[in-house]
Amino acid sequence: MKVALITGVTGQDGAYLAEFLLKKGYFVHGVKRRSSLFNTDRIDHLYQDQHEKNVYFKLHYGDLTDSTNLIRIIQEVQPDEIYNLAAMSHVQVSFEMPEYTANADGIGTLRLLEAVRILGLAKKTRIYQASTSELYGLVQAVPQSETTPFYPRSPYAVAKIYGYWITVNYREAYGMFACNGILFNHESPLRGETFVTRKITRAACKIALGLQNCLYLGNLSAQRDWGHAKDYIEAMWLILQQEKAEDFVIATGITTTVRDFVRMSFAELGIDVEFSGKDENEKGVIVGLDVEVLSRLGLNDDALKLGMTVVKVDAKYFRPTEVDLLLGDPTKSKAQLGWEPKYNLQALVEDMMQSDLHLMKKDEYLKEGDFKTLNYFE
Ligand code: NDP
Ligand code: GDR
Repeated sequence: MKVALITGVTGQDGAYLAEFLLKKGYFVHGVKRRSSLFNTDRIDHLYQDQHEKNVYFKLHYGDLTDSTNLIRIIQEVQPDEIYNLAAMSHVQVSFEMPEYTANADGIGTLRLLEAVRILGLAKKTRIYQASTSELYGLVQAVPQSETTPFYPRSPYAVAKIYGYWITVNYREAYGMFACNGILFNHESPLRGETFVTRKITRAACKIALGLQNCLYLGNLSAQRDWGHAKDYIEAMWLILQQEKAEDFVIATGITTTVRDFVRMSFAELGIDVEFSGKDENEKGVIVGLDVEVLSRLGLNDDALKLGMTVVKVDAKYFRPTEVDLLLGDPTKSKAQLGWEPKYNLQALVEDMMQSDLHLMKKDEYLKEGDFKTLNYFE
């Protein structure tokens, strides 16, 4: 039985990857951080009572900023494969927490590689490093491939560039099977709520249900190459199954603006949104309502009116330095890994909208029942 260790197992990708590896017959160990509230929502369905026989999923407390903890876990687990997914992964937040981001995302990768080396596992353990299209940053060329130069534009991307190169260095210096997956944006119903796609799908559902009036966003013209996380975690696994350790770009090869992602999300509910105005004065207004779609989804269109402004720009969401355009070239991964995404953008939006509509209807139900949360400070 192969043994895998996933850092960042409580995150979007960690949850999908853990499930995928368990289905493949792996023993999966995950590193989770201690927090004052439960932080395992995304993986609770995988939980196995540790007192039972045949347990194949185990969680360990740990942190990428703690070397001795990583050494102890890796020594105990003796993994065949490590997937280093743990990171402070929010680009905008990294401008507010640059030092912590460097420590966790940059030096954290070094700690992991060094732990494997110190423990004499350099020839046994294969390592996947979660590198990112943010490395390309300021556009040098498109589409972006494994040979396109990097120009990072945030403390997050600068930290990740250290992670990228230290992975390459350990591969070359010590012959370790250590690889970078340069993954472009990938989303899902499990996406963190403050990333733009999930923020949009949640808000569109809430607005349609009369639970929110307006969605405030930053740069609507940013272009991203969006795929589905379920497809991308499969690529991570394929990268570690190759004969030779190499780095791969994982992307769809199609780019879309934030503005169009908004349109597509509202369209799923039968709501047509049109944009007008420029920069900070741009807004999105309802120009069409498809009553048939709304009623099929069980939506009461009382909350919606033609001409209603549902999207406004708030400058606080602009970044000090932005990445304007990401468009990946997946030629190498398609040819060498045989990787092919199953979801296109339309299918991704549908999946996210269906899931969020279901979730937001629960909120509506609670509101209708005049449910009030307990206020411990009253
Ligand atoms: P998430 O933000 O959903 O998950 C990040 C995970 O890392 C969480 O489990 C989080 O724990 C954990 N974590 C954060 N800081 C630490 C730390 N100091 N020590 C240990 N664990 C920590 O990210 P995704 O799942 O979306 O992404 C996975 C990885 O891939 C990240 O490294 C990200 O930077 C990278 N990436 C993501 C892309 C994307 O589009 N999703 C694209 C390219 C790269 P907790 O749950 O407690 O917060
Ligand atoms: P990104 O994802 O920065 O590409 O990093 P995010 O969804 O945060 O932003 C995408 C683009 O949308 C613009 N934008 C907004 N973004 C957020 N979060 N909130 C807003 O209100 C908003 N309005 C416009 C942003 O400016 C940006 O251009 C993600 C993360 O998962 C990283 O960890 C990963 O490495 C990269 O994708 C690839």
